[in-house]
Amino acid sequence: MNVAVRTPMTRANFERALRAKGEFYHIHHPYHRAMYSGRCTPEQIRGWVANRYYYQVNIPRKDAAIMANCADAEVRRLWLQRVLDHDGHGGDQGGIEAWLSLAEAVGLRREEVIDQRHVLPGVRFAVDAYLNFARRASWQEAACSSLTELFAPAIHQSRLDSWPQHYPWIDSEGYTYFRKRLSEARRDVEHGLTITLDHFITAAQQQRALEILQFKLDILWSMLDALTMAYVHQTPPYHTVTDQPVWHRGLGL
Ligand code: AHQ
Repeated sequence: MNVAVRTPMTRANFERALRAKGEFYHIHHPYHRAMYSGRCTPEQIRGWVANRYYYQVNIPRKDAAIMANCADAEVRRLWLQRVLDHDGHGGDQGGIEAWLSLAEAVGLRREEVIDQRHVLPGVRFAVDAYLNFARRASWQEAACSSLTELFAPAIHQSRLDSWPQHYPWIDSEGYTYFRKRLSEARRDVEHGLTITLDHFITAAQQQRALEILQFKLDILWSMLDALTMAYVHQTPPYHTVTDQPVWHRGLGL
Protein backbone atom coordinates (compact mmCIF):
# COMPACT_ATOMS: atom_id res chain seq x y z
CA MET A 1 0.00 0.00 0.00
CA ASN A 2 1.35 3.46 -0.88
CA VAL A 3 1.94 5.25 2.46
CA ALA A 4 1.73 9.01 1.91
CA VAL A 5 5.13 10.65 2.42
CA ARG A 6 4.80 12.90 5.48
CA THR A 7 8.30 13.88 6.63
CA PRO A 8 10.11 16.24 4.24
CA MET A 9 13.62 15.34 3.12
CA THR A 10 16.48 17.47 4.37
CA ARG A 11 17.67 20.03 1.79
CA ALA A 12 20.72 17.86 1.04
CA ASN A 13 18.64 14.70 0.60
CA PHE A 14 16.13 16.54 -1.58
CA GLU A 15 18.99 17.67 -3.84
CA ARG A 16 20.30 14.09 -3.90
CA ALA A 17 16.82 12.87 -4.93
CA LEU A 18 16.70 15.43 -7.76
CA ARG A 19 20.16 14.42 -8.96
CA ALA A 20 19.22 10.72 -8.76
CA LYS A 21 16.69 11.36 -11.53
CA GLY A 22 19.73 11.52 -13.82
CA GLU A 23 19.35 7.78 -14.29
CA PHE A 24 16.40 8.60 -16.60
CA TYR A 25 18.22 11.29 -18.57
CA HIS A 26 18.15 10.98 -22.36
CA ILE A 27 21.91 10.38 -22.41
CA HIS A 28 20.79 6.78 -21.83
CA HIS A 29 18.39 6.70 -24.77
CA PRO A 30 19.42 4.28 -27.55
CA TYR A 31 19.42 7.14 -30.09
CA HIS A 32 21.90 9.11 -28.03
CA ARG A 33 24.01 6.03 -27.32
CA ALA A 34 24.16 5.39 -31.07
CA MET A 35 25.23 9.01 -31.69
CA TYR A 36 27.88 8.83 -28.97
CA SER A 37 29.32 5.52 -30.18
CA GLY A 38 29.49 6.52 -33.83
CA ARG A 39 26.67 4.26 -35.01
CA CYS A 40 24.49 7.04 -36.43
CA THR A 41 24.19 7.60 -40.16
CA PRO A 42 24.53 11.14 -41.50
CA GLU A 43 20.76 11.14 -42.08
CA GLN A 44 20.11 10.22 -38.43
CA ILE A 45 22.44 13.01 -37.26
CA ARG A 46 20.76 15.49 -39.63
CA GLY A 47 17.29 14.38 -38.47
CA TRP A 48 18.30 14.93 -34.84
CA VAL A 49 19.74 18.41 -35.53
CA ALA A 50 16.71 19.53 -37.59
CA ASN A 51 14.26 18.25 -34.97
CA ARG A 52 16.15 19.61 -31.93
CA TYR A 53 16.02 23.04 -33.62
CA TYR A 54 12.36 23.17 -32.61
CA TYR A 55 13.37 22.56 -28.98
CA GLN A 56 16.08 25.24 -29.15
CA VAL A 57 13.84 28.01 -30.58
CA ASN A 58 11.23 27.30 -27.92
CA ILE A 59 13.65 27.54 -24.97
CA PRO A 60 13.77 31.39 -24.96
CA ARG A 61 9.96 31.49 -25.33
CA LYS A 62 9.71 29.10 -22.36
CA ASP A 63 12.07 31.28 -20.35
CA ALA A 64 10.19 34.47 -21.31
CA ALA A 65 6.96 32.78 -20.14
CA ILE A 66 8.60 32.06 -16.78
CA MET A 67 9.68 35.71 -16.49
CA ALA A 68 6.17 36.88 -17.40
CA ASN A 69 4.81 34.79 -14.52
CA CYS A 70 7.41 36.02 -12.03
CA ALA A 71 6.88 39.17 -9.94
CA ASP A 72 10.38 39.02 -8.45
CA ALA A 73 12.66 41.43 -10.33
CA GLU A 74 15.82 39.81 -8.94
CA VAL A 75 14.78 36.40 -10.31
CA ARG A 76 13.83 37.96 -13.68
CA ARG A 77 17.16 39.76 -13.87
CA LEU A 78 19.02 36.45 -13.55
CA TRP A 79 16.56 34.43 -15.67
CA LEU A 80 16.84 36.97 -18.52
CA GLN A 81 20.37 35.69 -19.21
CA ARG A 82 18.86 32.44 -20.52
CA VAL A 83 16.90 34.35 -23.18
CA LEU A 84 19.99 36.33 -24.18
CA ASP A 85 22.08 33.12 -24.36
CA HIS A 86 19.75 31.79 -27.04
CA ASP A 87 18.57 34.90 -28.86
CA GLY A 88 21.96 36.58 -28.81
CA HIS A 89 23.14 39.74 -27.12
CA GLY A 90 25.80 42.34 -27.94
CA GLY A 91 28.55 40.56 -29.87
CA ASP A 92 27.29 37.06 -29.05
CA GLN A 93 25.22 35.62 -31.93
CA GLY A 94 23.34 33.39 -29.49
CA GLY A 95 22.60 29.68 -29.25
CA ILE A 96 19.97 29.56 -31.98
CA GLU A 97 22.45 30.94 -34.50
CA ALA A 98 25.04 28.48 -33.17
CA TRP A 99 22.52 25.66 -33.68
CA LEU A 100 22.06 26.77 -37.31
CA SER A 101 25.85 26.60 -37.69
CA LEU A 102 25.65 23.03 -36.39
CA ALA A 103 22.90 22.38 -38.93
CA GLU A 104 25.08 23.63 -41.81
CA ALA A 105 28.05 21.67 -40.41
CA VAL A 106 26.07 18.41 -40.65
CA GLY A 107 24.94 19.19 -44.21
CA LEU A 108 21.55 20.80 -43.69
CA ARG A 109 20.53 24.09 -45.33
CA ARG A 110 19.52 26.89 -42.92
CA GLU A 111 16.14 27.35 -44.61
CA GLU A 112 15.10 23.69 -44.34
CA VAL A 113 15.79 23.86 -40.59
CA ILE A 114 14.21 27.28 -40.01
CA ASP A 115 11.01 26.31 -41.86
CA GLN A 116 10.71 23.24 -39.57
CA ARG A 117 9.78 20.92 -42.48
CA HIS A 118 11.62 18.02 -40.74
CA VAL A 119 10.05 18.51 -37.27
CA LEU A 120 8.15 15.32 -36.44
CA PRO A 121 4.72 15.49 -34.71
CA GLY A 122 6.04 13.64 -31.63
CA VAL A 123 8.89 16.12 -31.25
CA ARG A 124 6.55 19.06 -31.74
CA PHE A 125 4.03 17.76 -29.18
CA ALA A 126 6.76 17.14 -26.58
CA VAL A 127 8.25 20.62 -27.02
CA ASP A 128 4.82 22.29 -27.05
CA ALA A 129 4.01 20.45 -23.80
CA TYR A 130 7.11 22.05 -22.25
CA LEU A 131 6.28 25.57 -23.50
CA ASN A 132 2.64 25.30 -22.43
CA PHE A 133 3.59 23.92 -19.02
CA ALA A 134 5.90 26.92 -18.47
CA ARG A 135 3.10 29.30 -19.51
CA ARG A 136 0.54 27.82 -17.10
CA ALA A 137 2.60 26.59 -14.14
CA SER A 138 3.94 28.83 -11.36
CA TRP A 139 7.34 30.29 -12.23
CA GLN A 140 8.87 28.14 -9.47
CA GLU A 141 7.43 24.93 -10.96
CA ALA A 142 8.61 25.94 -14.42
CA ALA A 143 12.07 26.75 -13.01
CA CYS A 144 12.12 23.26 -11.46
CA SER A 145 11.40 21.70 -14.86
CA SER A 146 14.65 23.18 -16.25
CA LEU A 147 16.68 21.04 -13.81
CA THR A 148 17.33 18.35 -16.41
CA GLU A 149 20.26 20.69 -17.02
CA LEU A 150 21.82 19.16 -13.90
CA PHE A 151 22.78 16.39 -16.33
CA ALA A 152 23.36 18.49 -19.47
CA PRO A 153 27.09 19.31 -19.17
CA ALA A 154 27.87 15.58 -19.35
CA ILE A 155 25.83 15.14 -22.51
CA HIS A 156 27.40 18.13 -24.26
CA GLN A 157 30.88 16.94 -23.23
CA SER A 158 30.11 13.45 -24.56
CA ARG A 159 29.38 14.94 -27.97
CA LEU A 160 32.54 17.04 -27.96
CA ASP A 161 34.51 13.92 -26.93
CA SER A 162 33.04 11.50 -29.45
CA TRP A 163 31.59 13.20 -32.53
CA PRO A 164 34.86 14.55 -34.04
CA GLN A 165 36.41 11.06 -34.18
CA HIS A 166 33.23 9.22 -35.26
CA TYR A 167 31.90 11.84 -37.69
CA PRO A 168 34.94 13.46 -39.38
CA TRP A 169 32.57 14.67 -42.10
CA ILE A 170 31.03 17.19 -39.65
CA ASP A 171 32.72 20.60 -39.80
CA SER A 172 34.09 21.30 -36.29
CA GLU A 173 32.72 24.86 -36.62
CA GLY A 174 29.41 23.23 -35.73
CA TYR A 175 30.49 22.29 -32.21
CA THR A 176 30.33 25.86 -30.90
CA TYR A 177 26.85 25.23 -29.48
CA PHE A 178 27.91 22.28 -27.31
CA ARG A 179 30.90 24.23 -25.99
CA LYS A 180 28.70 27.23 -25.19
CA ARG A 181 26.29 25.10 -23.18
CA LEU A 182 28.98 23.58 -20.96
CA SER A 183 29.34 26.81 -18.97
CA GLU A 184 25.82 28.20 -19.57
CA ALA A 185 24.12 25.03 -18.29
CA ARG A 186 26.26 25.01 -15.14
CA ARG A 187 25.38 28.63 -14.43
CA ASP A 188 21.67 28.11 -15.20
CA VAL A 189 21.42 25.14 -12.90
CA GLU A 190 22.92 26.98 -9.92
CA HIS A 191 19.97 29.39 -10.05
CA GLY A 192 17.30 26.81 -10.93
CA LEU A 193 18.42 24.49 -8.13
CA THR A 194 18.40 27.27 -5.51
CA ILE A 195 14.87 28.29 -6.54
CA THR A 196 13.73 24.64 -6.33
CA LEU A 197 15.38 23.82 -2.99
CA ASP A 198 14.02 27.08 -1.51
CA HIS A 199 10.47 26.69 -2.80
CA PHE A 200 9.55 22.99 -2.52
CA ILE A 201 9.63 22.51 1.29
CA THR A 202 6.94 20.07 2.46
CA ALA A 203 7.11 16.35 1.64
CA ALA A 204 4.24 16.74 -0.80
CA GLN A 205 5.93 19.70 -2.51
CA GLN A 206 9.19 17.75 -2.80
CA GLN A 207 7.33 14.85 -4.41
CA ARG A 208 5.72 17.34 -6.80
CA ALA A 209 9.15 18.69 -7.75
CA LEU A 210 10.38 15.16 -8.52
CA GLU A 211 7.28 14.56 -10.64
CA ILE A 212 7.88 17.83 -12.55
CA LEU A 213 11.46 16.77 -13.23
CA GLN A 214 10.22 13.36 -14.45
CA PHE A 215 7.75 15.18 -16.75
CA LYS A 216 10.68 17.05 -18.36
CA LEU A 217 12.78 13.85 -18.58
CA ASP A 218 9.80 12.28 -20.37
CA ILE A 219 9.74 15.20 -22.81
CA LEU A 220 13.41 14.69 -23.71
CA TRP A 221 13.03 10.89 -23.95
CA SER A 222 9.88 11.11 -26.07
CA MET A 223 11.55 13.41 -28.58
CA LEU A 224 14.17 10.71 -29.21
CA ASP A 225 11.44 8.04 -29.43
CA ALA A 226 9.82 10.00 -32.28
CA LEU A 227 13.23 10.31 -33.98
CA THR A 228 13.80 6.57 -33.55
CA MET A 229 10.52 5.70 -35.28
CA ALA A 230 11.35 7.96 -38.21
CA TYR A 231 15.13 7.69 -38.60
CA VAL A 232 16.03 4.27 -37.15
CA HIS A 233 12.99 2.13 -38.04
CA GLN A 234 12.11 4.21 -41.12
CA THR A 235 8.51 4.32 -39.87
CA PRO A 236 7.64 8.05 -39.67
CA PRO A 237 4.01 9.07 -39.19
CA TYR A 238 1.71 7.78 -42.00
CA HIS A 239 4.48 5.60 -43.50
CA THR A 240 1.85 2.91 -44.24
CA VAL A 241 -0.14 5.43 -46.26
CA THR A 242 2.42 7.67 -47.98
CA ASP A 243 6.16 8.34 -48.19
CA GLN A 244 5.44 12.09 -48.07
CA PRO A 245 5.89 14.15 -44.84
CA VAL A 246 2.16 15.06 -44.63
CA TRP A 247 2.14 15.91 -40.86
CA HIS A 248 1.22 19.43 -39.71
CA ARG A 249 3.90 22.11 -39.39
CA GLY A 250 2.64 23.73 -36.23
CA LEU A 251 -0.33 25.98 -35.55
CA GLY A 252 1.75 28.96 -34.36
CA LEU A 253 1.02 28.41 -30.65
O1 AHQ B 1 20.67 23.15 -25.34
C1 AHQ B 1 19.90 22.98 -24.25
C2 AHQ B 1 19.34 24.06 -23.58
O2 AHQ B 1 19.60 25.30 -24.00
C3 AHQ B 1 18.53 23.80 -22.49
C4 AHQ B 1 17.80 24.77 -21.63
C5 AHQ B 1 17.32 23.90 -20.51
C6 AHQ B 1 15.90 24.17 -20.09
O3 AHQ B 1 15.60 25.35 -19.79
O4 AHQ B 1 15.11 23.21 -20.00
N1 AHQ B 1 17.48 22.53 -20.97
C7 AHQ B 1 18.28 22.52 -22.05
C8 AHQ B 1 18.83 21.42 -22.70
C9 AHQ B 1 19.66 21.67 -23.83
N2 AHQ B 1 20.26 20.66 -24.53
C10 AHQ B 1 19.81 19.31 -24.31
C11 AHQ B 1 20.75 18.34 -25.03
O5 AHQ B 1 20.63 17.14 -24.84
O6 AHQ B 1 21.54 18.86 -25.83
C12 AHQ B 1 19.65 19.05 -22.85
C13 AHQ B 1 18.53 19.98 -22.35
C14 AHQ B 1 18.21 19.69 -20.93
O7 AHQ B 1 18.93 18.91 -20.29
O8 AHQ B 1 17.15 20.15 -20.46
